[in-house]
Amino acid sequence: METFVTFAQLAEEIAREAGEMLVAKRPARPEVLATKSSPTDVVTALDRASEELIRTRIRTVRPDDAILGEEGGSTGDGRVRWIVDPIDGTVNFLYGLPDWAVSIAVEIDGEVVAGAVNVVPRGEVFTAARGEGAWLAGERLHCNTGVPLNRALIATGFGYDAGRRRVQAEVLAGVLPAVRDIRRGGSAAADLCSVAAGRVDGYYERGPQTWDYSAGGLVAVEAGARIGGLNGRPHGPGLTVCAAPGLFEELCDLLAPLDPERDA
Ligand code: LIP
Repeated sequence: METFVTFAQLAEEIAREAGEMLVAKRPARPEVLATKSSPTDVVTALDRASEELIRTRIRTVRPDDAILGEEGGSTGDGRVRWIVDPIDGTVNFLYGLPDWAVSIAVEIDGEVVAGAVNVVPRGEVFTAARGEGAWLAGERLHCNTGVPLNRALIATGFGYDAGRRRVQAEVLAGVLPAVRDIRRGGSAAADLCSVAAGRVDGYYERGPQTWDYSAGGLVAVEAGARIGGLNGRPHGPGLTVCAAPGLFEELCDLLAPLDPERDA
């Protein structure tokens, strides 16, 4: 019988395997195979190869489970669903920057219960199991607490669509003067793990999809952070906010009047 912890271990094992393949096969200059929502929203052959490896490994051990992958969409309809981002931070992967990750979450009846985020170039695999904590290299993770908004280092990101970016820049102009500083790492999964590890104090972003934030979101929550949307709504592609309780509410209060859930 699988437990949340054994699901996390399996997700970690598969995320490590995909990471090893990506390192072994990444050419010095990966080629763009296709573009998605805009000419800068890219897919490489290795995004697809990574997802195929992950799908094959999941199907071998858990043939009845459903899988949702960024590149391959939805397959199956079991109670257990694997949510896969084969490379989160594809632009970083393309340019050889260190923040890209393989992200694998496990959901049961719609609730994320386990996850692994392998930030491959950094050699760091973050894991979490619901109710059992978040972990990195055998150490339990705890997010920063008691940080006021004006001392908070906040991670964020931008979409691929120009109209969305125009609004994101406007929102950023309201956030930047109110916080310690901003970081734009380029991978939502890695950003959420950075909240968990206390490397940033908080995160917000409009646009990331369930495969970007499911595993990293659980890692952050199991490290003590709160994740959600504005005005008590759940987080999602419309907006995801994550920080320790206290800072979470302050960040939401700063963001709400800036109306960040719109596109130009
Ligand atoms: C990326 C996110 C990043 C966001 C980008 C993009 P991808 O995912 O993780 O945080 O700012 O717009 O969505 O496209 O590399 O899988």
